[in-house]
Amino acid sequence: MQERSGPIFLVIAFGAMLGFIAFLLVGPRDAGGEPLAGPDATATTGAGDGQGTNPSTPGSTQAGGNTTSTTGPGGLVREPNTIPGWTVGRPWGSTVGLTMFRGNPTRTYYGTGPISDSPSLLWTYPATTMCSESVNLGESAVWCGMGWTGQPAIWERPDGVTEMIFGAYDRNIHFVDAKTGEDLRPPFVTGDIVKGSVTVDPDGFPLLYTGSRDNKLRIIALDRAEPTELWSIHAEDVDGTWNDDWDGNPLIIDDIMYEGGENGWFFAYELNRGYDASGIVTVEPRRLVAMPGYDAEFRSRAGDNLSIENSVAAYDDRVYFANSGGRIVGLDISNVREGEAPIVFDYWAGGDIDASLVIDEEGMIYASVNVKPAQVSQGYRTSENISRTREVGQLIKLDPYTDGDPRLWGVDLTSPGGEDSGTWATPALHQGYLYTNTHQGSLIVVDTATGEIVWQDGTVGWHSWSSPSIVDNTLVVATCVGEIRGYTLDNPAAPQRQWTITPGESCLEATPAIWNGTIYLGSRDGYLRAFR
Ligand SMILES: [Ca+2]
Ligand SMILES: [Ca+2]
Ligand SMILES: [Ca+2]
Repeated sequence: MQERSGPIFLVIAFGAMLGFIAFLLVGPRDAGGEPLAGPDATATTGAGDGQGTNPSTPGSTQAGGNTTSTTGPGGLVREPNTIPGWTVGRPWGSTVGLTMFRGNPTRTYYGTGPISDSPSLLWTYPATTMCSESVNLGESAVWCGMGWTGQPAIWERPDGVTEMIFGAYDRNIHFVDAKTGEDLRPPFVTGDIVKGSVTVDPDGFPLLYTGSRDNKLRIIALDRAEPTELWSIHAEDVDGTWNDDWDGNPLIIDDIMYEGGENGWFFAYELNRGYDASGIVTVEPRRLVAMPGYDAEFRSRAGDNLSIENSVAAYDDRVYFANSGGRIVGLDISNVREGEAPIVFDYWAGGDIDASLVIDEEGMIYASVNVKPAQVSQGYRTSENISRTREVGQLIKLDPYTDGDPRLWGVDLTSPGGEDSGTWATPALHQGYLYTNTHQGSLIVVDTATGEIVWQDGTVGWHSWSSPSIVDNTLVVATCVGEIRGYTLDNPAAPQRQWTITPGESCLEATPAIWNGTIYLGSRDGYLRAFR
């Protein structure tokens, strides 16, 4: 694989900066709806701190949710609006649980054990398959169960119940007792299938954040008789492009929600979470940032599909997103409450980035890229885009702080022919190694220092899109040959398979949640199952 050249990057970065300056001058386009926050908007303090949630919580907020530092495990301190390196691999916030896709802002936390040496089926949910019809870009299909990304969220409620929450292809958000598989609340019905992963408020507020293919991103209250929508944004509230779903998992940092849409836009909202006089939870979202993740120049270079389908990641004082044109953008959030989020990192990887970016303790970024060469002849992907991803690789390590070429290494995951390749899975990070599934059907282990594939197993099946998880010393991998596999990582560079579960014949495309040693995994056969 050739190294990318410096001058090309400078041209790219300069072009992007011009686009951003233009954006600052004209302001974000807004096709109606709420006003945009101007520079005169005053910063407000957090409305609550969630201290009542669980006194044993590691990492409790000391005072108002966004104005003072937070103390983590071992006395580690986190300043507001920052995501220090010590948060890598740890749960986020004061809510005890796996509250979002991959557990934290660096997308590197997978849950808690201990995992059994030989897990078996605990329960299956629900009694009949979760299916519905969905129309996307003019084509109708029946979808069942759960697929990419589809990781359930789990939280320990103040009343002692462990609740699992997930959206499914029956269009519903389900609320299930993690121990028994029984419904805890009536489902929240959306207007289309839910493909992404939901977020439980990490700061103890009884709030849920979720997108749907019905074009809405919602905030849902969990302290009413039934789950109740408090707020939503519609994908067409801005003049976006390509599509209108919300697959990305909302990220909540110090009362601010970060999210990208399939309309190609990135958003930041100050939530203003609180409680009313009767004690029920409230939000009063205020838009801080709304910006397209593309401009005309980038569209001409990358093609028309510029949706953001991955989940925003964050490190230090930056948030990062990537889009379906292969652009990776870092924004400085130091002054985001003033509506400022300047681009401080901009890299073009080519291909399509649907997996979430993963960030390590040093702030280095791991980007997973997929390649669909047939999209060139379908007219919405440029051959330049495909050439670019073939040049830089489909699993890439980037240094977002260097003045030189950010690319430290890239792994070639393409296949010789013109078929789809690369990866849709988000890698697990563990002891200096990345563990991921490739579309072509390999589970690979990559040394983060060198980019070398140190181990691989080519039997996980074509179209393996599930993201591996690591809890305790066990690597849990859902495959596209209908198996869930457990590998011990006594040697992290050489996983040893310990057990295999075969829940059905279906390709397992969703990502599991692991909590208190139970593995929860949805399947496209229509069900979600628990194993322990
Ligand atoms: Ca839609
Ligand atoms: Ca999508
Ligand atoms: Ca995509």
